[in-house]
Amino acid sequence: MSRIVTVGAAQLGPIAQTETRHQVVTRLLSLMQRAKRHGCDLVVFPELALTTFFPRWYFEKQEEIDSFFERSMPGRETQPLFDLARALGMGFYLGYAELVVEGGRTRRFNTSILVNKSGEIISKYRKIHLPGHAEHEPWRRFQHLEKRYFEVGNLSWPVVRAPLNEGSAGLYGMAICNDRRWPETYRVMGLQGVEMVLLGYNTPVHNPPAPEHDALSNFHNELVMQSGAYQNGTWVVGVAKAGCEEGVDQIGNSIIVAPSGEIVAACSTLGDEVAIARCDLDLCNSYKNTTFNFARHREPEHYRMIVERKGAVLPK
Ligand code: ING
Repeated sequence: MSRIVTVGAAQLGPIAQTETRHQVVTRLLSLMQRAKRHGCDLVVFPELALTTFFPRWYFEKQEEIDSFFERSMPGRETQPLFDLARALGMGFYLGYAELVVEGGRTRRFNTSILVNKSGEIISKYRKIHLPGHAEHEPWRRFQHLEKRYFEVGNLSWPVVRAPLNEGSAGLYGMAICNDRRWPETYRVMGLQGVEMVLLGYNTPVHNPPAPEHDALSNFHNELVMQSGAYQNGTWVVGVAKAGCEEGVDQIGNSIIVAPSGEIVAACSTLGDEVAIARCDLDLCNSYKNTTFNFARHREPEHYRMIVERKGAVLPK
């Protein structure tokens, strides 16, 4: 029996700063219902899907910053997502700002979770590649203060075996936004045999340090996910928070990419929309067992020698 998972890329349009968690969760529930009507097993929401993309602003007061974070997941306002997942028999990926006390201190992460068809959290990931800057930079049209508001993730990129698809379970991994631009993200999961990478993003069209890239925003978005998918023989699902959010234009371009690197589904608006694809996880093997058979063709010792000779810093 083929292992098919029907996936809904549940793109969100802008979330205003004034929107309450209840209003946003209502939008998410509606997208889940729409996805279920099209037979989805799994829905993928964007990064920081419960609030506006607040790292665009410089806040002095910690209590203002913390208003964008979740202290528990599920919490009172997000519990309906878990209840609906269970009622519909449909899993979901959700990005959110996580505030947690660990090791006796308060920690803040840009986090995603994977929830199964029974409404249970089966995996958690904390964003490792935090773009932007840590101090207020008034020269920018808008800020990108993820380095100020979040710690670097401490969970690596876990890959879990989950029964989200038909047939025997598949191998699912997660990433968040800027992670998708770095080949290591996909390779760390590729070395674990990942068959589907789920990720959400908030990507402004304008990148203040490199405005000459602005016109290529969608091209780069597709390029990195298509190459990550092909070079690791995995499906990749990338989902945007799109549109003009608090005066900042963010790309849409949510896509579902096959292990071949082909885009098989895409959103075409900048609003709340679900793009759907039936993804055959066994298609991964057509690449993992041939062109990207790591055991037969990859030479990590060779890479290590070259990298060390040039004095590059090796990942720990
Ligand atoms: N956003 C952007 C992203 O990586 C960015 C930051 C935009 C980096 C444009 C480079 C170019 O898609 C987040 N949230 O990481």
